[in-house]
Amino acid sequence: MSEAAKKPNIIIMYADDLGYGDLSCYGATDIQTPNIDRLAASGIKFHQGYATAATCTPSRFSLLTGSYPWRNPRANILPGDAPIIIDPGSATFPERMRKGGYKTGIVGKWHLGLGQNDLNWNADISATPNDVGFDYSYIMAATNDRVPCVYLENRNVVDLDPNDPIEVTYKWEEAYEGVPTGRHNPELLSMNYSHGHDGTIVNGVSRIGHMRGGEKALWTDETMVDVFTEKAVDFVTQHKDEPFFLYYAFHQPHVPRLPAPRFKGATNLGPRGDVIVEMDWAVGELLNKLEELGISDNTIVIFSSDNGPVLDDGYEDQAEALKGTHKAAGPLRGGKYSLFDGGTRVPFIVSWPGTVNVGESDALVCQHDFHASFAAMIDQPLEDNEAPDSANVLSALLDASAKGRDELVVEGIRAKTVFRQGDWAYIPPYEGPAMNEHTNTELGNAPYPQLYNLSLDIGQITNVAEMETDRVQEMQSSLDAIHASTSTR
Ligand code: NG6
Ligand code: CA
Repeated sequence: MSEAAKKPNIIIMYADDLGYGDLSCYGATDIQTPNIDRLAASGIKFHQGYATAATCTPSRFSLLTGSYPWRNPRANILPGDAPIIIDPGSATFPERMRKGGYKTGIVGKWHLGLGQNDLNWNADISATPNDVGFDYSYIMAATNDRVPCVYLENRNVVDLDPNDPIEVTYKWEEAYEGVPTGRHNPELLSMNYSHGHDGTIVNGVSRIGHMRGGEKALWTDETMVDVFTEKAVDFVTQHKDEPFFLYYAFHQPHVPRLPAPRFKGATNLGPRGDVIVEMDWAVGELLNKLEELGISDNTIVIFSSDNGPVLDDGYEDQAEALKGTHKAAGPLRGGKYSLFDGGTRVPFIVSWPGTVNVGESDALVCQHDFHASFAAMIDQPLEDNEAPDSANVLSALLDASAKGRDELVVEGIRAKTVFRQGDWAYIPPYEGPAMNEHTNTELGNAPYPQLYNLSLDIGQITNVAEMETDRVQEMQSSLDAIHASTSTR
């Protein structure tokens, strides 16, 4: 193999809350995603591709560390001012690629914390993506519904006026006097919240948390797609002549859903559908750029999502009212936050034109496997404590007929885990409500064990735990053993 063939560029495009049924190449008919479909047509479309968790922070932690999220008790949905949860200098996936000679960059959503309990938005930030393996970063700190609503480039807030410093708090008792909030000034809102999201109003939308200052640095949600796409395109253009790894983390279709005006009405599903079309446009821009630069055949492009779908995640944007017959999770049960497959089984596409054996794959693969798989591809041996749960599934990522994992652990919320073995999905008994009342999604908690055969029952309708008591017991012991281990690699 030539050097270039051994070290293809890698781009991971990562949607936020996109479901298994949300793309036209995965069966959606009310949303057309021609660019992602084009990617699928030049690669492998996985039917059993997973995120490690049904929420964002833990899935992203796994993607970047090759570790199951429950090994890190801080890997839960973070506020926007949380300290970083990946140790600076540790052996992350981007760091591994960097050691292998890649230029590494992240554009988009971060949500893994910043600083080390010393966060000052108005100075150089001490711990950022740049300290855990990225040469370049252009990010939002957390989510588009959390303060601070500003972009950060490397260690600094973009366009910050030193005379208008930024303050951030997530405590209502510390909320800033005179700063309008959704709770107290609903008349100022351009979109109402349905639950949570009653803090500081930025761009007519109240967010989670409170911020003051940084007026010039505030983002406009409607131009976010253009800002991030431009940065992603710039990164690949700049590094077209050397191996690069780009992690392009979209903010769509996470709430608040505010598409650029040109995508308004792109679907009949309201803003949730429209921002998916908007994201598809961004995918197309990057794919076109790769073609224009003549590097398509030397670039692996992966598209996936951090967790399953949710319709009402806290704003009145009519996602539920306008859903019609669209099934965001496709045939799967549950969605974001859920122990059922809708929480973690997501669109998962790997393209490398001319090299991958194109097709559809039933191989079981997970996003935290990229670390060991691509380390193997570039002949970078892993250190002992590196990527403790990442499996080398490179053959499955490049060949639609190859086999993937035998076993996988995924989680719902807060380290409640599900064990996947062959076709079986085992959900231990868990305390907690069966439904998330706010989002109207099934969480999957039940006081009894649940066992589903996914090859016969993809919708997890028939719990066969009582008929398969031995299997339940064996799977519980295997899961316990995995939890007791320090590595599954
Ligand atoms: C929840 C938010 C939800 C979303 C989620 C994180 C409320 C009521 N709900 O706490 O809107 O922001 O956190 O989503 O505040 S994630 O995709 O980043 O995990
Ligand atoms: Ca998410």
